[in-house]
Amino acid sequence: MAAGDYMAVRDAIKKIIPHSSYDDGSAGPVLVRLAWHASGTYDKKSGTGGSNGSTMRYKLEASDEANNGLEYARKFLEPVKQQFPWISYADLWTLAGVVAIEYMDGPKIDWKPGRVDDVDEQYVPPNGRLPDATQGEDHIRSIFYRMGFNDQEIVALSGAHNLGRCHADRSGFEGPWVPMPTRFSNTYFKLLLRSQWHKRKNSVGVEQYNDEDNELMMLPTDMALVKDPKFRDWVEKYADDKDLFYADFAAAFGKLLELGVIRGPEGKALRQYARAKL
Ligand code: HIF
Repeated sequence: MAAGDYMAVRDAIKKIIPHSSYDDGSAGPVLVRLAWHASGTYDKKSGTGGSNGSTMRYKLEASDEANNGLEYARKFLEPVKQQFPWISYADLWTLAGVVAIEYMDGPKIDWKPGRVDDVDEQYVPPNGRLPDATQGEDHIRSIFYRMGFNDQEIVALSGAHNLGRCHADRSGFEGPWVPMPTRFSNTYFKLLLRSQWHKRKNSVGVEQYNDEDNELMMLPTDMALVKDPKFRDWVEKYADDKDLFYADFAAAFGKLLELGVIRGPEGKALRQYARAKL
């Protein structure tokens, strides 16, 4: 296979998504979470973190408890890496998120290759840069403002919780956000506004919000989006207008995957400079 044939890589990723013995029959959601966690360590001020360098290959970042469970996603992608050794892990992990979203009926997201793996352990960003689901709006803002997002983009991104589920043995939370967690849509926003959510302790004693039948769930950080008036305005817009949500989501997720990605020799020099100052 020719180096640089990203269409062939996309096809290979699509083939590993249906997965009869894994969550809801799909590896898609956990691939989306891998792309986001690989990128979401970015710090705009210092220029450190982000998907370039695929630093989650190193134990320090892989063992940040926010990344629990992402070993599944990395393992699912390993055969694709073996088949296309020329692609960097950093490109593969981000591309897999984009392919998975598209595969699950989500929008097309612009994606560009060029991320590299040739960084050593000293480039691993410190643990604790990813969000903590037990917190509220102030925390969400401080985490996403640090990456360079605004309130509208935060809510648009949040629609990704239409996908997948929480696992008691990974995060302590339990259950899916929506009834069809392997199909992208704006149902998450509709449910946030319309269902009766009650706070309860789940089977492992962690507080979360559940619907009347205790089948669907919301995290404290999800509930913050309807408590905070500025966030809520956007939740209402996206619940009403699926096309607007798809367009804004595609833009925000595309931006997330590009955070800190500076290509070419200049990028390498800038990464070294940023790291040295941290
Ligand atoms: Fe998630 N997220 N996320 N998330 N996330 C979980 C699962 C997924 C937060 C917490 C959690 C985003 C933002 C935030 C996905 C995608 C995105 C889980 C459950 C937690 C606790 C993990 C587990 O137990 O397996 C917090 C606090 C966020 C900031 C508000 C993004 C916007 C929504 C950036 C995003 O894209 C996906 C997909 C999953 C499902 C993974 C799965 O294995 O099914």
